[in-house]
Amino acid sequence: PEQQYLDLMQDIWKNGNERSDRTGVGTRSIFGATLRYDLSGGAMPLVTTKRVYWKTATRELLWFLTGSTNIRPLVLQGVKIWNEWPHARYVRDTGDDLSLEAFVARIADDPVFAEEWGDLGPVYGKQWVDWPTYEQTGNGNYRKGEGINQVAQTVDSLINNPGSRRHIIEGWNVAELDSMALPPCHKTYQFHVAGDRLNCILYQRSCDVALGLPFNLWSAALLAQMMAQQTGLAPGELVWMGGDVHLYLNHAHLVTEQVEREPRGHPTLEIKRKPDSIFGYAIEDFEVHGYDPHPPISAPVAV
Ligand code: THF
Repeated sequence: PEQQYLDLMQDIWKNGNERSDRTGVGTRSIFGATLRYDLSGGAMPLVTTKRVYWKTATRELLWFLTGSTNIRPLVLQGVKIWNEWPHARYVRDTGDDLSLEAFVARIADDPVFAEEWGDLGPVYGKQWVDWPTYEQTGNGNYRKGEGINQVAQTVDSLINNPGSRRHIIEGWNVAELDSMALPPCHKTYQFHVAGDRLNCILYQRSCDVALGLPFNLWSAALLAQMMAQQTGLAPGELVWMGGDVHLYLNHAHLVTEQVEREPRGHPTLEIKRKPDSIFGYAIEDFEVHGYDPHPPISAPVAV
């Protein structure tokens, strides 16, 4: 199954069209791609041709499920993947050229500073568990209503209305895109019950194949495995669909090295406990078996 990922890399690097992007780094890009993975028996699309820090990706997913949009809880767990964006905003808005390291240390040490500068705006976590609503109060006035917990509703609909074609968790809140540090990339998750199996589609509008995709595949598969456990279904298929699927030009060394490597084995996930709800998981609940990857390949993230 991992060959699909390496073939995608190869295809983009060979046939992608070169375009400048928002970050100024430049990419090679194709439009529209699909990957399919069977998640039966805990099988996971965990990339083996470089080491992927699946615990980091897991902590990020658990952080989404708490509804938090502030990087502080991630920073306190040593997760660095969201640090660049608040740092860039801080430097831009204050003119203070504090280094990334010093900025992150201050986020950890100073909760008041973190409150002001560590927030990413209403990104994934907020939309997933507290999508804002508005109630009409008459005379053309509106008042803030109760937030919608899409994740809880999806668990509920999978159990109580399995045949539904509306098991969707959506991150793309059009009205709030401008207040987000970054509009969602992995924007739509759809679940589907086929007999006793739970399938999942992730649609991603924009994909950094070298750095982001291994994380995004892991997280989508993990969410699907957790949803399957919570709903009493067997894990089925994960279908990943990408819009602008690209490789950054400064990831050339990674691409060249990684496509030469042979995939190694078939990692599986063990969930060691069944929490009372989809919001009850902790990092200790997950163990991966059969993961013996090639060495890491580091590459810079485009901000
Ligand atoms: N922006 C860009 N340009 N690429 C992305 O992958 C990306 N994301 C999130 C939001 N914007 C993005 C952030 N997620 C890494 C991994 C995921 C990220 C950001 C960065 C990263 O640097 N991974 C390294 C190191 C991992 C570590 O230190 O733990 C790696 O080698 O995997 C995709 O959703």
